[in-house]
Amino acid sequence: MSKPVFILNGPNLNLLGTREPHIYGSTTLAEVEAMCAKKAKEVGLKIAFRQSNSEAQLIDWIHEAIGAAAGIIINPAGYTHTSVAILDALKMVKHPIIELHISNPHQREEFRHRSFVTLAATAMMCGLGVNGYPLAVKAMAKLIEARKKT
Ligand code: CA2
Repeated sequence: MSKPVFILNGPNLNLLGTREPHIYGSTTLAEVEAMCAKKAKEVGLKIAFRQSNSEAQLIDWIHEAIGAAAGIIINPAGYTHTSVAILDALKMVKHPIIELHISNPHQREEFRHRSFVTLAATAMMCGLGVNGYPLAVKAMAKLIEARKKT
């Protein structure tokens, strides 16, 4: 049986759709999960969609992904800009990794311009709103397919 793509969401994203709609829109994380599940079905992937406010939990899921996932799509939220520990965990992953952001951090405060996670990511997608999630699922299917051929 094929392994799922882990879609990992970092701190505060459980509140998506309820705060700062001018930046993040009004779609909830449950609705984003449904969008990802629909797209995954279309492209023949399984997904495991998760959110945590804990850096340790995110790292444990990345470790789990080493053996149990076909790829990782991760929106590390605020940890993007601070977490060497999440970067170190992602560096151990051999599967494709897509770093995903709802907003475009490069158009925002300077502290958001640096991402530790980018150093381990196969690709980075940002600024597409929540539509970036199903687009990332589609892109992940292509990355997994391309690796099968090599
Ligand atoms: O644009 C993104 O997806 C971010 O990863 C979101 C993070 C921010 O720290 C990054 O710089 C960019 C913040 C997530 C906050 O989560 C929300 C909470 C309530 C409402 C909307 C989002």
